Amino acid sequence: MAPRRRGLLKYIILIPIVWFLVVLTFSIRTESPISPHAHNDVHGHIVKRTATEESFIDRLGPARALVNRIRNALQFQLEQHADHDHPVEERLKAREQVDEMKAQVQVIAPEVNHDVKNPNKTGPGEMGSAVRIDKNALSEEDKEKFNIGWKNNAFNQYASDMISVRRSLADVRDAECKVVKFHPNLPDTSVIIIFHNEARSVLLRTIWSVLDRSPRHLLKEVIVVDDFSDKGDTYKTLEDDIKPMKIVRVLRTKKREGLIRARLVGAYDANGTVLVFLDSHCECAEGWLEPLLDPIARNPKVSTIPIIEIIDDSTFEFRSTAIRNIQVGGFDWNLIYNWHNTPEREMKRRRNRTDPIRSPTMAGGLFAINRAWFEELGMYDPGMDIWGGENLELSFKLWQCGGELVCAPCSHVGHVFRKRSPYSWPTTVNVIKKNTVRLAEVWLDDYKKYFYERINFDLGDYGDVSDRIKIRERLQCKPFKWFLDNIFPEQYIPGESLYYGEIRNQGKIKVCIDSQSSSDDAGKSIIGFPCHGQGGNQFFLLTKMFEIRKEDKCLDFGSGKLHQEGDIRSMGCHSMKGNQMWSYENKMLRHSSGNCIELSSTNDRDIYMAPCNASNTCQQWYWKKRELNSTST
Ligand SMILES: [Mn+2]
Repeated sequence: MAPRRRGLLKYIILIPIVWFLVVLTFSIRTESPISPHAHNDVHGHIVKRTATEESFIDRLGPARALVNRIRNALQFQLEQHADHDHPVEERLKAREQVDEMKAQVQVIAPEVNHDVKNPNKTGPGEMGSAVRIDKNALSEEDKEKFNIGWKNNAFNQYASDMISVRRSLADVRDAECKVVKFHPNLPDTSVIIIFHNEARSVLLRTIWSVLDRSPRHLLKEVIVVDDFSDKGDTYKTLEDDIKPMKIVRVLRTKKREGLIRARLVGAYDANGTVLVFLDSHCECAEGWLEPLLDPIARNPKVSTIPIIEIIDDSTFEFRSTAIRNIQVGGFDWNLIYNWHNTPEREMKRRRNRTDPIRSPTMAGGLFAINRAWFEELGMYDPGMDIWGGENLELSFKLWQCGGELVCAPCSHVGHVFRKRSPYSWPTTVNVIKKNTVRLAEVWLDDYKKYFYERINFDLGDYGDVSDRIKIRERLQCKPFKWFLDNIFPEQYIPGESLYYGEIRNQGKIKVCIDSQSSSDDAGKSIIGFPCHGQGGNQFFLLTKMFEIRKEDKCLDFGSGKLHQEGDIRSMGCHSMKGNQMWSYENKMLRHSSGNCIELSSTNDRDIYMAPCNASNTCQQWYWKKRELNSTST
């Protein structure tokens, strides 16, 4: 995983910039409190910003000019709001896509002729190579196009437009994949692609990659569902664009339905034995389809996912993953999807490295499933809106109701990971929370409380789930405990914790410990922040191992320096006590070094270690004890 190490170095360099980005994010939210994205912080938590926080921003007055300069300089690198049409793992991967503009820069005029398959493999982006553009060398007119492309799509449309919609890709499969003997009777397939205001070149490249790299007898049809596009010209020219494609047809929704219901529209119209769902910004690589169909041919209750490769959002370079580095899907107790390494037990269970890998959950964008089995499972929950939670709902019910979910190590599909969502979201409901509560109500049994604790038991109006519960009864699905014990035994169970929730200072009663970050960031220090009562960054557990834990991160004090703000950090939990060992007695948070966590008496932000002093109220913290009778699980 060398790229990650390179990435780490960049993070170290970028830490001061990251801080300004955090400030900037807050300042943008403060300025536009009605933006839908402002309500949905990372991980879908609602964080209500209050007037007291504005003063926190205002104190940074002189820094604002600098912030603005950085904002201009990094116009497209900024994460101005979370990307909610895409799961958190996309944002994680997007973060890995640090601009690699060191190679030679080429400027080529956008290609106009999209319909000819490039025969000589030398055009821009051929063989999946990167298209690097020196923006400053562009004419004013092209510069404008370049900017608008980024603005509308959150990826470099200008670069995509230069690349043939039928570009070649390198064969990225492992050598062993090319000699695998597939089931002789693979089922035929309907590929379903949903789009909403997708860039034309990106959508057409997705469709052509399916047509050009799928065996004809296995591909029954491609169904493209236009989810009420209203911008650009993709949807206007699409009928003409697909004419040479024969087995492709377009369906259109009459209003914006969102990914979940638009996929249902496609599924109801499909005729293939197997459904393959793809995002509209993908590229299927050589030999992608057969490995997805093979496990389904052997057991129709298996659903399969490909290896999802990165297509760089800036250069459209197609990157590939070595077969030994495949990660599988999990989730945290915010019910957010995350990646983790394939567990040792699963590596041992498999005979060949080309064998499918069991995955507890799926990311959701790309997968294959037998159509009849999908229908039997009640497809998607039509009560869920737009996007979010549907991937975990399907994952849990697959496993609990007698199916299986596997990653096919020989199937590679590229996907453009964006850093922000280019789409508008409804402002009236918290979509992701609603969807997630629905899935918790139906599938999680008693374990749903761990999620509810994280949203302060504020479930909101999540509608009627009785139809979904009937599906579970009809299929006699197993309890969630069975899923955790057998399919995801690595999962951390919060019920074993001693204290939980916000950690509120007693000296300054409105200030809580805040991790400043989502659970996917390591190395961020804790700060004092106005208590918002919404969980998220202010939700911690004291575990039986005496860790102060937030999902898979633990508070870590390693520098040994006292009165040094920023030295208590969220790091990956190592279960070795030491720097990550804390006790909570007499309201004091005592570290294994013998010192205590203290909030600055002069400002509400700085938190540091100090010699324990029981009479200092800035060292006293309120934290909620977990009642033993509520830890039955
Ligand atoms: Mn996507």
